[in-house]
Amino acid sequence: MKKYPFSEIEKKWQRYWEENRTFRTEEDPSVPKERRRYVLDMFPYPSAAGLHVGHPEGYTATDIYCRFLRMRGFNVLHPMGFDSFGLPAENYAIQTGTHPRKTTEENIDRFREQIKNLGFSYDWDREVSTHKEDYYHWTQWIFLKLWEKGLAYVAEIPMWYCEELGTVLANEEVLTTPDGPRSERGNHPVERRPLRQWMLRITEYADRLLEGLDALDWPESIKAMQRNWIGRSEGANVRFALAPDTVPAGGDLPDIEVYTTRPDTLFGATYMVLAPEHPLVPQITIPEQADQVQTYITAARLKSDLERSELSREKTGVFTGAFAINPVNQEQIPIWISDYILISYGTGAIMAVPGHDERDWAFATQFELPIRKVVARSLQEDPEELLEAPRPEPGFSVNSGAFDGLPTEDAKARITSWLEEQGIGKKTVNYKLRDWIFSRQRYWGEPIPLVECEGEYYPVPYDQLPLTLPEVEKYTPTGTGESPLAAVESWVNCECPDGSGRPGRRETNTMPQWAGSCWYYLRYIDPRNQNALADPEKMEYWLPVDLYVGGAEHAVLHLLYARFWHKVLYDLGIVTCDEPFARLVNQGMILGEGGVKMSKSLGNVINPDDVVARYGADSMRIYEMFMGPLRQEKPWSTQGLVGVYRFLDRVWRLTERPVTEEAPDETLLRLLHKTIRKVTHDTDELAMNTAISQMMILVNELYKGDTLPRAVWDPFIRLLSPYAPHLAEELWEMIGNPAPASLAPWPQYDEALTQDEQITVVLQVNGKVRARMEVPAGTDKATLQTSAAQNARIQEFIEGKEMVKVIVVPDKLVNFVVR
Ligand code: ANZ
Repeated sequence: MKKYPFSEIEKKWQRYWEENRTFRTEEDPSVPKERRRYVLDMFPYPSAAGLHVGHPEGYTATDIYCRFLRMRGFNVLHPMGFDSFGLPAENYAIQTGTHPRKTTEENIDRFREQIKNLGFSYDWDREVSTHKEDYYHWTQWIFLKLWEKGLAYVAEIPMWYCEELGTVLANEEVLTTPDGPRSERGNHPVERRPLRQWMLRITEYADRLLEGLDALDWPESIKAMQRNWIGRSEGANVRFALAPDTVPAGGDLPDIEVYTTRPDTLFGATYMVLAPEHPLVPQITIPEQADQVQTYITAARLKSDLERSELSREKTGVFTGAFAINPVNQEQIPIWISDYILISYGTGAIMAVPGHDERDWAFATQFELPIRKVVARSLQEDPEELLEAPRPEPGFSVNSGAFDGLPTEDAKARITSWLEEQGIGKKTVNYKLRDWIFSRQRYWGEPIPLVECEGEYYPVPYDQLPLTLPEVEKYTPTGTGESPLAAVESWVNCECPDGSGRPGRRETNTMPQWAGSCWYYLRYIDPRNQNALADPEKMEYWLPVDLYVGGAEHAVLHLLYARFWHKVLYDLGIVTCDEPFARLVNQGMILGEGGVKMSKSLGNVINPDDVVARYGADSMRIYEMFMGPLRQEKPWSTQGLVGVYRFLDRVWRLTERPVTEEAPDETLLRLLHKTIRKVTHDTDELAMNTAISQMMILVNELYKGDTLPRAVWDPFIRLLSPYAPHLAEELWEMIGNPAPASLAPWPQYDEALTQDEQITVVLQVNGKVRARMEVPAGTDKATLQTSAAQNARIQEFIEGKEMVKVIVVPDKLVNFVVR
């Protein structure tokens, strides 16, 4: 017999599915809501490197799941597309002069072919690419809606800027080096410069983004990451007056306001720290400290917030020379500046409580500032006993005047009310979440559809969308920090859209790559609609996405941005559910052979094309599922892949046996039903690895016979179909069933047959039959002996006797020899 001819089989059936549009999906109104499923993959960025083995992992899992659902009669929406704007294509264009559209579209063609070669059941009629005009038309449309709602605004934001390259850099293009921050490209120095940016007011949705998480069926770890990112905290803003004779400007300066989550520790505030960028710094610094302060401020500009907030970092700082007054005890406390205080959070200033905050403790120890205990573990603890380490945990207030003895929560509330009564503080809620910097000084992105006229912005009218990217000669940045679009005079200069005939200037910043991926799941629903981003009825039909599968690297940004846009669209009445993704599953990372990360430098990158060429797409699919649980990280193993290939080869070779219409024997039949039950259950749970093991067991059993009983073989092919769809189609055709197996009904199991077969075992005492017992076939010797010894009738005969020996013949008898 011919070796398993995977390559012919796979080409044949891929052509069949394509020609017959087997997986085209329509909004069939007769299918009730409970029998519709929207299963979404995170669409790829079409990089020059092509597909890597991480892509097919999630894609195979969703594909198996979708095929399984279809066979069970569900109407399934399962689309694919490309996240095709972005930096690499633009950088390549800068280096080679090739239009990013050209490279991007070539990459898309390659990706599409690679994906098709794996036999995924996407409805390709719904493919979208975010860089296409008929797609970004609607990205721009959504932007205008955001703008109309006051959710888009302009601000001056410090951005990484590289003098040598003449351009703004994204965070991921900046490397932290011992010589300060440098550009990834060319290793040039970079610095932060304030630049005009478009911002989206995501902070306005902070509470809803937080609350919405509760009802979602997402991994708890991802929800926790989103919660931390939003970072809601409750505390108080407290004003500290300056000690007038310690500051150069005398008593004319405003108070310093701090944000604290621990107002209960106010008595332990022994100094204050301002962010180096705090506007009061130059005014309170005494002349003797001015040089040091200035040097420190300059150095802080080179550091990112992330670096500055690093907990373990050695603390640095400079004394301003000025003092403030602690409002609870009138003590004068020194005011320092340090870069661990971020200007962008709270008020950009803190009261430092070194006894109960780890960073303050590190700072106080470094600069020999006083440390005071104001929270004790218990009411019995000696308030004067010194702290040996910072103690952030709650407890009971001590050394805190009238508030002594209060548990932390009560102390917080009482001190906050006291501050409010005194008019020097108020209860405050803060968020870590910042507004979203939404503009990029780049060519290869969606143009922002606004025109500036005499200092005001006007929207490009909806009927003039899409505002298309002009063709340019050069992708190199302008050197001014503006996008290359700024150099295209004929595009930039236009008439003001207000009809006044005044000259206008187009916005030259483009949108970030996140924009297109914020709403692609909506466009799949109605990808060719010319009049709306999607038909409301069709959205109602499919939304929300029932299952979204992808890598955990998108845990925060993409998923938060998409949820934000979705909620805005919900408020506008465009969608009718307020969360886009009901259930989320993260696939585990695939590591290289040996358990290390796959990387070019280690030379351990596996190319899916090679695997498909050598072992076939079905082997690749089953192997990626058989490696281990979907959600877990797991190393690649070529040996494992070969094992899976052999399994499929064994399935293929079973066809050497004649198919018989005769009923299968009892054992085989029971195993079949158990297999159907397990594969059904496991596929539903996305536990593909264990479903595959069960199919392997059934195949081994089939090898024990000389024929293939149709009553087993036919349902087995159906079970195999979502997993190895090409091979299953071929086997299906071989037994004369009408194609396609992909849409054949899923097999049913008989619950009774999934129970173990019961067998009657004879129980003897000294060779005489005394009782009988029902046990599952195949029960082991030890179990048989124990159960038999507990039989009431047998106990009558063996009680008080000496046991000589016990003879156990599985599935037949147990004989007790007694004296
Ligand atoms: C006094 C204090 C005592 C604090 C104590 C903590 C523990 P979360 O919970 O993350 O919101 N903080 C405030 N603004 C800051 C800024 N701009 N840069 C760096 N740190 C800042 O953190 C709030 C706490 O972080 C605040 O409460 C403040 O320190 C510090 F036993 O005030 B706390």
